[in-house]
Amino acid sequence: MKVYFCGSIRGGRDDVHVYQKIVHKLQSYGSVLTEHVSSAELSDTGEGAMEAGDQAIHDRDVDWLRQSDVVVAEVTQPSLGVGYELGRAVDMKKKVLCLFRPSSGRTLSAMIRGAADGDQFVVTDYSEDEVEKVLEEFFSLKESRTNQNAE
Ligand code: 6K6
Repeated sequence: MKVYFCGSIRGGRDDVHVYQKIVHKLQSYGSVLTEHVSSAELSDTGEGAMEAGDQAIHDRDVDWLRQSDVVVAEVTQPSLGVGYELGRAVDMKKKVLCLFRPSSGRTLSAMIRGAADGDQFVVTDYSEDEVEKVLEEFFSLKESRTNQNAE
């Protein structure tokens, strides 16, 4: 399974330790195409980023998004790039999980919370210490639905 993980880069890197936990867990389900998003070496200013320009980054990421089987986004730190990726993912009819931490004191965008349909586009509120459990539940449900559809 190919997983596309979305997390804030230029929107701010405050939650990178949470992205690391998520990507580590996601790697037990398949290959994470965007593992670099969780890299502590990658800063919001571009330090540690690939040399390519913005257009090459955009085109490569959209191509990976197209190839992916599932999209997981940490949406607590607002990011234009993550919002864009989610919009494209909906258009591509990808299965999407958005993870939001209410303990941040933020309110999630209505365009993300309001897109939830409990099936293709799932939004889950969670706390950092339960992130593994939340992902386990999502992927076991996803597997059982895939198996049901195959029967
Ligand atoms: C790195 C640091 C500053 O600029 C960069 C550019 N490098 C990127 N490399 C790979 N993916 C990127 C890059 N910039 C944005 N993305 C994609 O958009 C990632 O898949 C993230 O999920 C999302 C982050 O968007 P912003 O708007 O927070 O940067």
